[in-house]
Amino acid sequence: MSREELFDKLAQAVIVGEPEGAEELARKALAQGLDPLVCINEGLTAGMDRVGELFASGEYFLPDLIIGGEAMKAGLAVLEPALTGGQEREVLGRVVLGTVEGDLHEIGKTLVGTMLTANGFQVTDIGVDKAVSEFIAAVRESGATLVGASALLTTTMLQQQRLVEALEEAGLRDQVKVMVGGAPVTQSWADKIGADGYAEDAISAVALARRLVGAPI
Ligand code: B1M
Repeated sequence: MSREELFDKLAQAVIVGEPEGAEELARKALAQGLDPLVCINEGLTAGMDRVGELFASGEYFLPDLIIGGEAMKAGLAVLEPALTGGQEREVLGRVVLGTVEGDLHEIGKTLVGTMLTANGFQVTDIGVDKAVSEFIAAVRESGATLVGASALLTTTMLQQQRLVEALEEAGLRDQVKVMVGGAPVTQSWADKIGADGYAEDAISAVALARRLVGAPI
């Protein structure tokens, strides 16, 4: 199978919601020596974007989103370990990462965490639907100097603003940089709420995190 066919089949497995198919294709891709990140971006994420379009146009419903998400996660479970590669490296910085309160979208946040880990950051992933108090508790506990908040809904983006405010109120704002991301989030939103940076995807999140901790890009 050519790489284009494989990417297309990976995308289709997500679109029709076939976790076993996504897992098997992901294994095939690795066996063929394909770059796991390209498989994620051009296969799984392309499929997930299509699911989102079909949902927005009313052709797909909530169960289709759920099963599409399950298929994406099954493929990622195979591809993500190949991204990290298990290399020992110096720790560039400690990051607390989570999806904000009221928001259950985990896939993009987890991918950002995987890429940060793969690139030398120590990541405390606190999960989804996390209140600002939980971000703050994790920052205190881990001594993180970077906090990342993911939001996929226009309604939950407001929690990113609340997080910046709460860090200020807790007296932590000077020691912690804040990065934000998620499909509806933009650079201008990040500027408006006083975040230190915005990243569009997991690759740019790594570059941003490096910049924010003062590591060479
Ligand atoms: Co939801 N959903 N969803 N959903 N869902 C969206 C986000 C939506 C755009 C679909 C649509 O209408 N086209 C829409 C939001 C509309 C809006 O507010 N603008 C939507 C909706 C409406 C909803 C519900 C309200 C539906 C309902 O109940 N009626 C509901 C809300 C539940 C809740 O959170 N309270 C809901 C539920 C769900 C599921 C739980 C079923 C499921 C998630 C499953 C899971 O995560 N385990 C789901 C899914 C799968 C989606 C879509 C289809 C795909 C999201 C995804 O995983 N993408 C999504 C449509 C879309 O985005 N295309 C949609 C793949 C992932 C790799 O990309 O998450 O964007 P993404 O992450 C990227 C970047 O954004 C960035 O890097 C990542 C990797 O490249 N990034 C960061 C993300 N976080 C970052 C943080 C950073 C930096 C970069 O720094 C900290």
